[in-house]
Amino acid sequence: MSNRSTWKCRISGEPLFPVLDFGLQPLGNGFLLPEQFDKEYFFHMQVGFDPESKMFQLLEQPNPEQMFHENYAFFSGTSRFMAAHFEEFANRVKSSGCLKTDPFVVELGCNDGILLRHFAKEGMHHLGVEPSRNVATVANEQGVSTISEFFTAELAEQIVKEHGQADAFLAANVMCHIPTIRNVVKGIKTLLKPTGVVQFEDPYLGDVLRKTSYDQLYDEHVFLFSALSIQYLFALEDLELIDLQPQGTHGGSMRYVLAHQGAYPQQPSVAAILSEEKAQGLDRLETFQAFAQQVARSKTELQELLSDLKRQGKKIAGYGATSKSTTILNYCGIGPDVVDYISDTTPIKQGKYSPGTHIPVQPYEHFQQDRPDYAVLFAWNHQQEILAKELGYTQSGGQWIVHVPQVQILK
Ligand code: JHZ
Ligand code: SAH
Repeated sequence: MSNRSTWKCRISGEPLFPVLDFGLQPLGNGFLLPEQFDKEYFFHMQVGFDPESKMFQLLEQPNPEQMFHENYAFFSGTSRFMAAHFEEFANRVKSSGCLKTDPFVVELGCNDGILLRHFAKEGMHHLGVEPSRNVATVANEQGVSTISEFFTAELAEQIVKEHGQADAFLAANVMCHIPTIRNVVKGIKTLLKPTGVVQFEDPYLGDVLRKTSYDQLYDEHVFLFSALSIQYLFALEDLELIDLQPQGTHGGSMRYVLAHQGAYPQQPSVAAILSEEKAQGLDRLETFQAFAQQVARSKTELQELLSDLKRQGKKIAGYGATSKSTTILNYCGIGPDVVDYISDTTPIKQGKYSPGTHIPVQPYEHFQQDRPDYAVLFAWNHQQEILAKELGYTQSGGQWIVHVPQVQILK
């Protein structure tokens, strides 16, 4: 797959080079009931690269309204580690010097308020923009002022009229979800004070390639960013990178810090990481073609490992009904004949079935009693938190399977 397609880069408008094909995929968070199986939605998930903008992106994506609505299944507060991470993020913003007198903080995709509440509790002027109504309701109940809308350049103008410009514009695991990102960056330009700072983080392309964590690709993640692609995108609105801060969250993320051109000095991290990315080949099509080979290998290895365990009569469950697992299960063709059920602590997912391959999602208490021989850690990005919590399972002989950074049974 090295020919240009008729699909265009959402940033540069240049034709994309398709590099990966995951076949038909359902909605990553589309947990459903048996009566919904026959009308389940699927789309053809392919991924392409644009050597001009350096943006790695899905060719086709479902409409945002199909994914983000009043029954959105992901609640940020399900990980204690993430709660601590967001408290630290808030503290860093507060001590960074970008919040001037009577500051205004805006967050995109604030979900249940996990980050913004640290500003709200101090009585700071803030606003969350969160289209998924059910999680936005939780944020409001926590005292986080949130409007249930998709952020756009037009909405940014309205926010400026009502609230004035922002000192800080924040987002975590949101920007990579938005296909109309050029319009969003235009909105950021309008919304940001001359001294304002943008700080957002997303799963990092460099880590995805290094770890073969191809499950970071699913319907919601229309882009996987690098510093190179972010630099290109924001330069279109005269916004520039002033700092880059790698994060350990979600299996390796990057926090991008940006401001109006010339407003702040650029930290040495920017030049250093841009040059590392060139050394890793994040600006070259061949790198993504090599990644596609790794992905295919990882699929075969996982299929072989699970088939082998089934042949030995082992009982296998999944741990964490993640969006990421939707890609793995559908791409590798893993159904309830292999993985009996998936354990998850999120009430809205429990009692439903996994998208596409229809594995039952059970409450955590079921896993605690059942003690399967093997647990596939679909929430591998929370490995440290989960393994610490599950010492009892491990000590009683339970074994963990992960596919990142390679398919293996954890020792
Ligand atoms: P987790 C979602 O991805 C979707 P997912 C989204 N697109 C995104 O980018 C990230 O979040 C931010 C459960 N769990 O964080 C809770 C336990 O059962 O890997 C969750 O359902 N026990 C917005 O879905 C899932 O696992 C536990 O002890 O890939 C984790 O989902 C813990 C810690 C979690 O994100
Ligand atoms: N920031 C949280 C939530 C990430 S989930 C965290 O890191 O845990 C992604 C969130 O982005 C969802 O709650 C979704 O409803 C929201 N979202 C999707 N498109 C958006 C848009 N155009 N504007 C604002 N939020 C959006």
